[in-house]
Amino acid sequence: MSTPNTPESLDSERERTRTGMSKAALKQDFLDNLFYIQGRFLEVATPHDLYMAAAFTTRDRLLERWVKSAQLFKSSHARTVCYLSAEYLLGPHLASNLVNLGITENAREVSEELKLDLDSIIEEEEEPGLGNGGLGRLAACFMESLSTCEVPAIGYGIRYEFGIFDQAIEDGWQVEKTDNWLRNGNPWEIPRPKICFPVGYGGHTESYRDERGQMRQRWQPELEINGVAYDTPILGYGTENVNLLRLWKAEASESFDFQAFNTGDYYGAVYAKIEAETISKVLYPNDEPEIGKELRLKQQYFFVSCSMQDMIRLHQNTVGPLESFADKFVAQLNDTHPALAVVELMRLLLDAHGMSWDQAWGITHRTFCYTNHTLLPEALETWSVNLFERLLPRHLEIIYEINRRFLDEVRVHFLGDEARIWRMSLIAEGDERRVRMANLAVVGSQAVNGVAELHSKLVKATLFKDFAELWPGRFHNVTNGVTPRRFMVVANPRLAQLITKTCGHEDWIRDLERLRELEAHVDEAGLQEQWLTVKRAAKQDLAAWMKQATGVQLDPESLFDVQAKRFHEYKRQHLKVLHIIRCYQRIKQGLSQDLVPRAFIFGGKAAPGYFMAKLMIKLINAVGAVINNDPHVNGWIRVAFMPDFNVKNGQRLYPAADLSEQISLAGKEASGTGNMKFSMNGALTIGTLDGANVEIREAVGEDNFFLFGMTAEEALQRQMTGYRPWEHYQSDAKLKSDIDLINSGLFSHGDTQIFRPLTDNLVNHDPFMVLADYRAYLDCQKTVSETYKDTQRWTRMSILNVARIGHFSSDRAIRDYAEHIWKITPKPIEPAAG
Ligand code: B1H
Repeated sequence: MSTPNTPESLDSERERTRTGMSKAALKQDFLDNLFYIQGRFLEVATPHDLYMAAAFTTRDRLLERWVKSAQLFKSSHARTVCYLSAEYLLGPHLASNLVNLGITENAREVSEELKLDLDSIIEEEEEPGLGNGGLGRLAACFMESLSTCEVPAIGYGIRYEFGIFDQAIEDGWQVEKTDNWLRNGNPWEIPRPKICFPVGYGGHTESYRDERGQMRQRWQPELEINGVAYDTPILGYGTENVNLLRLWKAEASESFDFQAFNTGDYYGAVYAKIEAETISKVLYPNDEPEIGKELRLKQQYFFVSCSMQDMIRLHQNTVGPLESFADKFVAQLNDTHPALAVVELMRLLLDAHGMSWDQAWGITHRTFCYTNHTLLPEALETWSVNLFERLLPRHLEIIYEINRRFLDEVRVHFLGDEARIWRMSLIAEGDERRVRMANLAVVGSQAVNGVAELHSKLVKATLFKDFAELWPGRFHNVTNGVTPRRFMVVANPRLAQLITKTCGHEDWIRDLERLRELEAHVDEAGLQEQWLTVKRAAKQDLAAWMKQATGVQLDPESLFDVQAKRFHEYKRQHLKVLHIIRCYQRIKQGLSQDLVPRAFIFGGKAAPGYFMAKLMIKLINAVGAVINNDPHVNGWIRVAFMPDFNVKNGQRLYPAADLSEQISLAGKEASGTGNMKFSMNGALTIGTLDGANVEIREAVGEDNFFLFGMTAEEALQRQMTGYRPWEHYQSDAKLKSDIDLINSGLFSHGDTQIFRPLTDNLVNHDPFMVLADYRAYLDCQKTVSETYKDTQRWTRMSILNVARIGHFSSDRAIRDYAEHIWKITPKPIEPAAG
């Protein structure tokens, strides 16, 4: 039957092809996008053209939901979470959006009909690496779970032109390459040139009398730039709700350009443009702050100023009077990087909206919540008062006033306790006075949380002890989580299918606790066999990728022992290296009988300026080069370094791991989230009682977790009573011979000095107590090997790990935040009728 050719019927037909989920609609829209956006047809399309067409086809299907979400949130004045984060480590969008729309299968079939391969189209996407590691990835998981849990939310951040560097390995060393992720365009973002705010820097403040005769302060900045919004829709799984990720790009403001231009200073005008654009140019590639970097402070102020102005605009456009601002919005500070938002909101309410201090503080203080992600002293941000005064003079005045009022409260509460006032002040006194951003974040927030139970306990007992005594009700714990859509369904489709088949439903994807239904089947030989098959297939995939990327051949029958995370001494990658060297020595001594064949796999980037971390990478590659080429080893052990560990490569790693290394010194890793991703994919953990390992172990059962090492308390105790690493070196012959082998030049073409900084540091200082935990680690690895030999037992443990990991879904974390921190209820969007 043919459809009548009226304009109406054509319109509705068009509508369906543009947004329909059927194969026919997907195919037509894909071909249209290829032709009308890329100007190509199938016969001549490059892989990138195909990816872009697939991305636009997917994006078209998000937009309708997105607009409906925005309309509902606006008309109903929905309470909204604003997540403020300097980092979003998003990972590739395409595969995840297909899963969340529920059209992966249709897309695959359409691809096949067109003689295309969906997986290679997905592979084409270059990921937005707008973050360093766990903190940035957490923000990305939270955005996805906020949508899935139907909580209205806006993520605010920076649209870095260059994200985290790409890592190459040359001669065993890390080499950094710029990440030009926008080079080929970004189909997922929508520029909003009209959503644009001025941001000032420098200049001075002045007093004046307002129309009511009141003395007020105002800021006359020396420089003004603009922040322009770029929006990315963030889809949830199995819901119509779509939230917004709004990233700010810095541009020169026109007025500034014109000024220079009018005076004939063409060069000056162009220079100003370049200077302005520098602000959002590049992500700082450190997982702890670089002291005193002015540009970093400019970045932080840039994005929080735009975000606060945007929130005020949204509020005035919908609800109206600013008095109810904190009812409409709750703003979550992802670490202290956006803590200036507290001061910026105060400034806007006081200076631009004429509020009194008490009124402004009442609103500001009710708006913010703060998440702490680290106890490491070197990672706690402070900014020199001098720099502040030069860059943000009005903000410094406001900080002083917040501090003055706050310290008065402290004085009254703790009569005569001067030492406490010094510790709690927002300003650290000393040779150079500095603003303590963590103290500012605590004082400016109504709730403060750590990211795992142990960490939250330590936050209260150590870092913020004084504050917890003053405001005990302010401190909470919300244990981190990760999204099972990306880290199970997208990364490990074979496992996802097996789980769905075994449980008889797909509901576990949105309700991860339902993985527990697997437990009933744990002893079924059929399941165990399929479980093994799935794991082996993932190991084969990884082995093929590794071979092609690095030339190292891994044996999929061997135990895949993986440590993938940023390189840092506290994470103790060198502890794993010592184990590798021990295994190597045993093989050389003909004592390999108690070993199992193992592939030791590493992945991770080091901060470009962190010498010791880079030396660890070199050591791993040097040890690998010798072991992998020693015929004597005969395949017993292999060492592989995955270059450029990012979200995309992580998705290759998690499904293939048998053993997950979570071996930080207890008390140092706030939570960890890789630990959850591995465990969700059936890897067993060897780990210390650190961060979320503690809770993972409780959840999966202590029999299904390889525990070793000192507790946080024991470590602290040993540090206090005088830790002498050289005693371990001298008294443990095996440890000594492992360290000596590094210094023998065996791994460095006879160079006996190259690894000295590392080994000397271990023997003489060992700040993260590698040597103290060495014995326990080796003993525990022996148990790992013995267990692995019993395939059935191992498989059973692996199934139980997955069955009991439901708690570590980021959906659970978001529900915790919603209930205990944000006091917000979900706002579901009704599906379209028909
Ligand atoms: C974490 C950071 C971090 N904690 C400073 N702190 C940065 C600090 O660029 N900087 O200045 C960047 C990152 N990142 C991590 O957060 C913790 O180490 C992990 O244990 C935790 O799982 C993760 C998410 O909470």
